[in-house]
Amino acid sequence: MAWSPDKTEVKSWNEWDTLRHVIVGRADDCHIPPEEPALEAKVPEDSDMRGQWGRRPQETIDRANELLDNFADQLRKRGVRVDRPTSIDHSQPATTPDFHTDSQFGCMPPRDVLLTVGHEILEATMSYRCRWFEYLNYRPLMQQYWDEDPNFRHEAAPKPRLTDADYHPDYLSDKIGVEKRLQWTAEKFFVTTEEEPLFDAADVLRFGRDLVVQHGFTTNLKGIEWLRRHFPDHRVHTVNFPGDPYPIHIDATFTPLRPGLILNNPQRRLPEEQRGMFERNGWEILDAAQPAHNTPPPLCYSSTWLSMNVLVLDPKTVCVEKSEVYQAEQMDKLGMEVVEVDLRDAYAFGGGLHCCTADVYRDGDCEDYFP
Ligand code: ABU
Repeated sequence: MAWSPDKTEVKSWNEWDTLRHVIVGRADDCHIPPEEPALEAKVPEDSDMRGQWGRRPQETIDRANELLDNFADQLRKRGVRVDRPTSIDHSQPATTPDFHTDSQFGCMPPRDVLLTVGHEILEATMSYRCRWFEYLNYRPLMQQYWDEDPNFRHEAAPKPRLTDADYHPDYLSDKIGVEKRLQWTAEKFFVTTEEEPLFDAADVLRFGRDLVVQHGFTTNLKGIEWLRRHFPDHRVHTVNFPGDPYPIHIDATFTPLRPGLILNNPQRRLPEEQRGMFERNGWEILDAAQPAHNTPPPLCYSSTWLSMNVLVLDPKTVCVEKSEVYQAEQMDKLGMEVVEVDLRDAYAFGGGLHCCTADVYRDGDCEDYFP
């Protein structure tokens, strides 16, 4: 049955079928959390974020919200239904019997927390202590979907304990250096241990029957095994990107645009031995265009490769950040209509156009692209 804006239905099997309903995050009350093991490992040694924490300046929150609101309006004008989270008080400390952190993170970006697979939205375990309660920002929407869609499966992965046993102390020096980090990434030695299943939803890409999951700082092998057991009708593939010294979240590294075509970050190429399923099935893996910027904006966790963190609206239309002219040009040459979105001043709140959204409904069914 065709999608209708008057009826809530949760369904999305991949990253590219026509988008009808989406969640766009908010910058409300976003905090730079205090130091904690997994978060420190992601912050480059020379980053302006080192040693900082506390509520982000109000003018930056207001500016990010302005851009996120504009993006939501742009999507609405194209006929996409857009929902927004309800911010909790992120200044509150998070305390469990196992850990304490003096503040939380925010309700950006939803893609890290919510994984939509078919009729299910799964709340990820998360791997930062400051993000342990982040799912609460989305619970009003989950309750609404539950009430309105009788086929919606609302699931939550087991909450991790996040004791010190979850983190390798080797990563806690602020003077590791990029060379050492690259060596550790190549050896698949990450800040998180195999103490218990851990995953962020943004480490997962959906290709119909196949889920492609990055093993890195925010997702460990037990997390991937948990996903495999949780989705028994899917094939779950583990991937690594050895060129990334700070490997979190797959969506500034590997970007499927439509069946048969993926952009790959040229500094983080998928290793030959992991390309088989794509090559056997005639998929092309192209180097993404270079970012337009040499540095991320101030107080930003992410790399300049948010240039390729695009939101595909349908197999012929893609949202690209307005200043990312090289990425837009590449999309144009690939035959995609480019929708320019001004979002750079919101990057510091947790990412780009893919990060700041979470799918609720896309057309299409669960196809097997890798028979
Ligand atoms: N959340 C995507 C960030 C990845 C990167 O910093 O490249």
